[in-house]
Amino acid sequence: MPKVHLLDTVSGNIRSLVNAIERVGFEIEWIKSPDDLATAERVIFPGVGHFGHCMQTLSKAGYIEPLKSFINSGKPFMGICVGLQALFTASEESPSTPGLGIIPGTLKLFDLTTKSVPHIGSFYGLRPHSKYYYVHSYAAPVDDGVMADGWEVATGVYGEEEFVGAIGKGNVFATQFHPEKSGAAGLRVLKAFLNGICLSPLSGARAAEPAEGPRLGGLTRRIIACLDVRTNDQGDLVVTKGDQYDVREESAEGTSRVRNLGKPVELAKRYFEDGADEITFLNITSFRNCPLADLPMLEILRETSKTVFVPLTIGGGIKDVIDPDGTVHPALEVATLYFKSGADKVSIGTDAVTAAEEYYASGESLSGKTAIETISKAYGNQAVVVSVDPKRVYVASPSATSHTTIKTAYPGPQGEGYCWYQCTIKGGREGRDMDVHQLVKAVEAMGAGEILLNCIDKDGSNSGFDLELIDAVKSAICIPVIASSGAGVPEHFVEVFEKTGSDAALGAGMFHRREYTVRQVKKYLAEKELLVRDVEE
Ligand code: 1PR
Repeated sequence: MPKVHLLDTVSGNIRSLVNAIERVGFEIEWIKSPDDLATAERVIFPGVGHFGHCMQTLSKAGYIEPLKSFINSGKPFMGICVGLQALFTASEESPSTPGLGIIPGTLKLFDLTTKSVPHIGSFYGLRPHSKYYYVHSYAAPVDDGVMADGWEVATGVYGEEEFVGAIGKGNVFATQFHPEKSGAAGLRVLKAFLNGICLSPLSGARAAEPAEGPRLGGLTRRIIACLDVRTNDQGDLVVTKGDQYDVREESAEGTSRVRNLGKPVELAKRYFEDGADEITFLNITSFRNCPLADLPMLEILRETSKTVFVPLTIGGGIKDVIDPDGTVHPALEVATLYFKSGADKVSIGTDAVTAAEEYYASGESLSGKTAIETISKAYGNQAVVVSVDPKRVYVASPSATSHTTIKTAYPGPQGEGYCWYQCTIKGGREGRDMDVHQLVKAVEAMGAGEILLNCIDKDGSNSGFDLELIDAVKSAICIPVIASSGAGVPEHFVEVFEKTGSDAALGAGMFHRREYTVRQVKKYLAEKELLVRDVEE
């Protein structure tokens, strides 16, 4: 097998890239010291996180000059994400730290007043119809200096801003997007680079637009498949699905058993092949204590990341863990284990509610010690999702509660015209004196990058998303919101995108029960002229 050297100094989930490289037929050699660059034939430099941190890490380890020499030697070099950014002269993110200076220009922060960052989306890129997965707050503007220097550029568009999505000249090629998370389109880019057949693949991709049709620019609507995972009564890990979070059903013998809808790794693969933009695993019995090394989802992630090349989120049990021998593992260590096993994001439920309670108890001051804060600081805000499990509490009037209420078009059992959304912990088992507005505002302040907005009343109902809830949460915060709970037919996805500002929508039961496929949902969205990432083979 041909080889590629991988320089991994500052990346989060490297496993997916390794799997993607192997998938396209190359063997990895790790660069362990700057000297290894002298013998490498081709190099990939991936990176996530902070530009300054990345450059300083490279500098401290003595990589700057050897890297420049490698690039100047004419051998194939590919940078990914911060690996692209490092090639530039500088970044506003860390003005005092120079980049490698291979490409002229300074990276700039996206305009925060018009959009939430980090942005997570897929944009037109190298091929007119393909879309790629981006996670970044800083971007290289497309300016004449870069072009004049002979660089070819494929642009990405986020809102009204155009930025360098990919760039190439001679032996150097770099992508701001993550090819290992961009499905078949991303694997094609990696393969082309590694085979040296596409080192200048960008011609014709500037201002890359679809050849026809009205669906230009804008945010791609993400469809997420969610797998609730737990051990069944026989001790096997299965995908299950509840009705209002109750995952037990009656067996033929009249006893209660955990509903078994399939095997996690197999189902995730099916949804990826079907065009899901992301896969979320939730370990729904995480409140039971488990030694760190035995976390059941680690192996599931390792296996899934071999066949699934879109972002993977893992939720359940992201908190400080205490082993039976008393060893304490901080939440950051738990998350790190998941990232190393193939996760791109972690999702925090119970621990986020506890942290929000402490935040308000301390007069809205940040401790810097919560799971949300420590993980987002280390891996970026985009790596931290907060999963919210709210439940409606009906009241006759807003004055009946101190919580933020909404006027609802669906009155309560006694005809109550208002409700507030109570936050719960431990998978809905325990209600807290906190409303969803308080929770999402607190976790946004702590650095959460995204909200996974479930709704216990709607879960498993097939009756559509709770649009009132989604609207209320969207208007309270700036970070992206994933609508969840209640999807039953493709029309529900169109409805949630058209009637609320939700950034992504999640389905579970309807996919597990094979009532509809992800592909059918995306086809339907496209027919309604909503922008989606096409399913590529
Ligand atoms: O509290 O950080 O350990 O995380 C536990 C996680 O497990 C939370 O994200 C919580 O939402 C989840 N969870 C716990 N118990 C259950 C349960 O169902 N008994 N599942 C549960 C939550 C809800 C959605 C579901 C949608 C869509 N599942 O993720 O997939 O409602 O379903 P639908 O499309 O079929 O309606 P922690």
